[in-house]
Amino acid sequence: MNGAELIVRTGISAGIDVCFANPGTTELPIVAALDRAPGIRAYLGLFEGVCTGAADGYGRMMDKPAMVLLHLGPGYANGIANLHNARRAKSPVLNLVGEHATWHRVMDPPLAMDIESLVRTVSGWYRTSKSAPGIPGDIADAVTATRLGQVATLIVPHDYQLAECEGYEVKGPGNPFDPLDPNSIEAVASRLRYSRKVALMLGGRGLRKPGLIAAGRIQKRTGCDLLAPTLPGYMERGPGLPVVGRVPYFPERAVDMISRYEAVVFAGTSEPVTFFGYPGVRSRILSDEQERIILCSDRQNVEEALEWLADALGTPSRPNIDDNPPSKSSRPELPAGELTAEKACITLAALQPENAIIVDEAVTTGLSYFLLPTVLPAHTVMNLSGGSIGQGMPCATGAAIACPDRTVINLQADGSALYTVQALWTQAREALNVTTLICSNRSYRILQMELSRSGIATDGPNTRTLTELTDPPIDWVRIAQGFGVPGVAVGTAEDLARELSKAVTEPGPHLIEMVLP
Ligand SMILES: Cc1ncc(C[n+]2csc(CCOP(=O)(O)OP(=O)(O)O)c2C)c(N)n1
Ligand SMILES: [Mg+2]
Repeated sequence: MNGAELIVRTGISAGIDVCFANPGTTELPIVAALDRAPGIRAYLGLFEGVCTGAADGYGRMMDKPAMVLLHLGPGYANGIANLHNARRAKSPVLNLVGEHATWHRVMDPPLAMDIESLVRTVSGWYRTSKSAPGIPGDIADAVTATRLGQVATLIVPHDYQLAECEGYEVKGPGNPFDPLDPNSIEAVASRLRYSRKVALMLGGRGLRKPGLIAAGRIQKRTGCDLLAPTLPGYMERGPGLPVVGRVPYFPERAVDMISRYEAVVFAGTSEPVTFFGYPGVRSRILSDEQERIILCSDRQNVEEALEWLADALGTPSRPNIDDNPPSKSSRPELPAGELTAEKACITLAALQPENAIIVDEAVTTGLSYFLLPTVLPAHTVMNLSGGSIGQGMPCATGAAIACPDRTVINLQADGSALYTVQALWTQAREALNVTTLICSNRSYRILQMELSRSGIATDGPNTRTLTELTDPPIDWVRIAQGFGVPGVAVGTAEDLARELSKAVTEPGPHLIEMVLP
């Protein structure tokens, strides 16, 4: 057995079963080992941002890491933007990066780069392997680190991948969580008992089912409101789960929403701040007078902390089905006429199948989807937590690989789609059940809105060049077809309803260009 096989075998024993890869010469021993030690299925991404975004989508759905195989510093650099999104979503991702052989690296060959400097920007854990026999320990430590909802990156020199390692033991990962302190949970419980104007803000694993159910128990006992950050990485929604609001994107609305609370308890997330520093607008959404209460640290298990808090408050562990959380779903009526952003969101809500996975990188088009006053059938929503666009299509790809029995719908802004559009090819090659709804407003609309907000004209020639996606218009139907995905364009709500209903019932990927004003 060589070092590469040891990597694969350790990965398999740690529960890894998929690898999103774009390899080069320094990773070829690992490529070969994926066949010699079967148990991990490999998927080719045609750009590293597709691989890292897919691993993020997989990690969010499965709550365990996929392996990503990247080529040296340049390959990692291409994947960083979506690793940044994964980090912000607290998604578990395990990167393996090949490095030149240790004896060759000193020659400064053309592809050599300071890989660790890149890696530390997004990885909660990283290491360069120091020897072939140390590899099982390296992988086990890396997988352990991902369990905290982190990106972990292991850099493995080529000569260690090739080194003979007969007789070395495969190590399993450990439990990374710091224990909870019952006294501090009790202190939060006391605070909640004495104030009604409290919000419980959930993030990370807190927005998975067990966390939400515990949060629902807490809400029932205390009357607190439940909130999530503006762009949560993963959220379960549907009947039986409590309704969770989101902090609005624009600062004035966010401050307005939060101002009604005396205190905010943070569970799995930190204090919200505005996306950008706007002159004359404070960065913090909370005022100095509002109390901040932290339920647990990033190194503690937030699901468990919420359950402990619910117990400390003396709430029954099995609330009545008719209690607070809505127990039935309802859908909006199908709209009619010329398509608009709002009608697109309503049509999606009216037709999304039970258990759909909604990957929302719709930027301005998606603003009304989350706010629809209906309780849709059970579904999962994933957002662009790190704000680095080009995440939707890869994330949808990884989610579909993680959950082949569920329908993935990618509500996808046009400008953002073009960063990682090659993901469509992986969707076609793997026959994934992803329907991509392109929000074709032919512009970087959010930038035009931000310009108007700050009182800057949007019609200067350079400003138009840099914010309009016209001249030539982008032909989405042919782009989709070129990657092997059937595509169609629609301009009315009726046509969208017809095509969406068809797309989610036919197997394999589909793309629908929604032509919007
Ligand atoms: C990696 C990265 N590059 C650039 C930006 C800046 N940016 C934010 S939104 C956006 C374009 C949005 O256009 P589109 O995706 O079409 O959505 P729309 O605003 O039209 O709804 C850009 C370029 C970013 N957030 N991330
Ligand atoms: Mg756009």
